[in-house]
Amino acid sequence: ASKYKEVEERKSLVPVKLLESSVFFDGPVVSMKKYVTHPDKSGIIAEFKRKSPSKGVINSSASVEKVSIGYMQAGASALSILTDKEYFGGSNEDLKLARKYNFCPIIRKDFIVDEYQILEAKSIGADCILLIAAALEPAKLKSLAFIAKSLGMEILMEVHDGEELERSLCPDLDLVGVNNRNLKTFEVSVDTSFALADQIPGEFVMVSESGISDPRTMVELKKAGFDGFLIGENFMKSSRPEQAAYNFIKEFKK
Ligand code: IGP
Repeated sequence: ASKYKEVEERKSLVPVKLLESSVFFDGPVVSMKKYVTHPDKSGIIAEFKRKSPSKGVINSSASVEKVSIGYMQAGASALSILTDKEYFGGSNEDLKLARKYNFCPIIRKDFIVDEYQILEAKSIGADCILLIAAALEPAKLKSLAFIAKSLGMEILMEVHDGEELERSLCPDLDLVGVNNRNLKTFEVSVDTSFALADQIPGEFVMVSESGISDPRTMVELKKAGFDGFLIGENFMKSSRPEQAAYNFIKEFKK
């Protein structure tokens, strides 16, 4: 509910913001789908996140410039940048900085509930947005996906179970992510991904999200059909997240 209020506040400033034409990022969209499935890349979507509701503070000193560049040098396919302030300690500024220093797909990680946030995602330089099936009416999710598509962006829809998947699948989606973290209990189990793998239609790129901390798990997930792996905490809890990503990817490639 606080998300709606927060968005309303920013939305009321839109006419002012649009007058400052430099705020709108009009660079090319870099395809998350392509980078995640590229045979020379790891498939890892490396996340920048300072804190989370389940873990509290994870890393309060990391710099988004340094970490985002380091993640990409380590061999990540793409970046996930939290822009939600209240729960994850992120900001639009973080995403803009990541954009400034990297040519790679960037997903804006936030709770999107309003069309305005999609325009905002585009304006700060995001290539892809996250739509959470558990948090949106199917009709709303589909119309948000349509809007993102018409701005040239890609869409990652996040699901937890077969029911969410079934009711919200639509042709405008590009990637389907299975969140291994139960949003109510915060419990994490990669079995959630294995259980849903066969239910996701082949035209969508499959991403396994959360709780991945072992390269061997990634190997297993790949065998089950996943091309994308969203990894945050496991890297961010290190004092040098980019080094943690480098070590992880090196181990995975063995
Ligand atoms: C990353 P982890 O366990 O590697 O830090 O998880 C990512 O999946 C998680 O941050 C996430 C998320 C979300 C955050 C998944 N879905 C929705 C905010 C909103």
